Amino acid sequence: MHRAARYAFLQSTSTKSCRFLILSSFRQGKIVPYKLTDIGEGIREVTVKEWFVKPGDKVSQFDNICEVQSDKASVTITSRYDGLVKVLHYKIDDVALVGNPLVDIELEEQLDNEISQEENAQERHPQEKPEMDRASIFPKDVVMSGENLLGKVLATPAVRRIALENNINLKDVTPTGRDGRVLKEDILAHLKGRFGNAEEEKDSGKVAPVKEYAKHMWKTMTKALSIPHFTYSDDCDVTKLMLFREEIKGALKREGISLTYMPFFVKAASNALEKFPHLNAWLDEESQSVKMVEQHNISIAMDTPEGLVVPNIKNVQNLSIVEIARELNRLQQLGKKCSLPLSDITGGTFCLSNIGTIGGTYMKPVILSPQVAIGAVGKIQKLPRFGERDSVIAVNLLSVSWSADHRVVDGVTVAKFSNKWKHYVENPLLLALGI
Ligand code: CAO
Repeated sequence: MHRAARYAFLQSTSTKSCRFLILSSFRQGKIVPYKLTDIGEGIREVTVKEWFVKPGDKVSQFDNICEVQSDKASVTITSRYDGLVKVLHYKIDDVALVGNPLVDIELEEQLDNEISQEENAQERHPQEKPEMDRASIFPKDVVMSGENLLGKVLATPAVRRIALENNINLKDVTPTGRDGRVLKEDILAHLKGRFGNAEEEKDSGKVAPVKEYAKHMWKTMTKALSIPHFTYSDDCDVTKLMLFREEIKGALKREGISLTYMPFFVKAASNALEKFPHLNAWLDEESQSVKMVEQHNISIAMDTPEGLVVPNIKNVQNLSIVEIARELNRLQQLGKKCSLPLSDITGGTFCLSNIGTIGGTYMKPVILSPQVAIGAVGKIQKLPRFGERDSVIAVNLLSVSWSADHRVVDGVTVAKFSNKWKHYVENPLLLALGI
């Protein structure tokens, strides 16, 4: 029986008690290697970040098996079978290859026969990819967390193991996960706080392999070396923008939305792109053509605990500044947990980077191929400038730097686009009205 059909069959014909009966009558069956299926986006390998099961654990379909991290996103792998976990093929931080077994699962006998039939069918029709293959992989954010029964602290077995090995009471760890779940990063932060500098000294000579997000950065930045960058910078007076934001950010805070400058910069980019669609585009080197994209999917360079990652806010042309803020907040929350799913990372059409949260003025931003342009802003600084009749006045200046692919974009286009962006950033009311 087709796996999806079998699952539907189990759902529709088995009442909960029947399902329980099936599990309770578990008998030894065939051991199947559960392979890492194709995650898409050309991902060939992933790093195993966390196991949610251990040998001897009973699993049901859709139970979490492990969390893996590709160079683009974090993915939770779930079980496709009911059965007993026999072997884990990787240790934490090992690199797993697509197509190779992740775990061996001893099947429940009833399903054993069906799996054999499916495998036979698959061999006969290898091009037919069962829907359950795709259903077994969920972006981390759509996987349900466990239940907090009897006031127990929520944590995965991996986190519990770290707590046990380091003699930590999980109740002492500040949780940041959903429903108060203690995440791995929480316990690591707790440990770091406990051992502080000693741990850093111990690590000072450590060799760190380039993995995950950094691996993606390696690829994209190496690719960017072949792009002739045209870079252009300017200063913007953001005094009015600062007053405008000050007026509304309190009210939004009460609604749980953090309004920084970024949503204004993103909206200004989208408004300016309406006039310069050549900059919201993908370059196809092979066919030497540029595709202007209708959607403004603005990529945001984001600093996360695992390094640089660049998710994008989709269809900014249809979003208000507040909606952009809400979406940015969501991406930042996921970024903090290194849990950004592929859907948030792929499809960007134009990029903005705000290194001004750390400092700096002018940059030479690096283009994120196949995009053709990127902007980077520095830190807002209060500086003296000449006003009317040569009086010296204090202004709040933001420096912005743009890079464009000079094979397909000329300097004048970049300068005109920058002027348009500056017009919106300097006049937030006109930005909000789109004038
Ligand atoms: N100048 C002055 N203050 C700034 C600022 C700037 N350019 N940018 C942000 N701030 C302020 C914000 O307004 C916020 O203050 P409030 O609490 O008063 O609102 C504070 O700094 C922190 O902002 P934030 O970082 O939480 O949020 P953001 O929307 O401004 O930026 C993001 C989001 C994702 C761009 C940022 O968090 C980040 O990761 N920056 C690093 C990007 C990066 O790595 N660039 C390099 C790419 S190449 O390696």
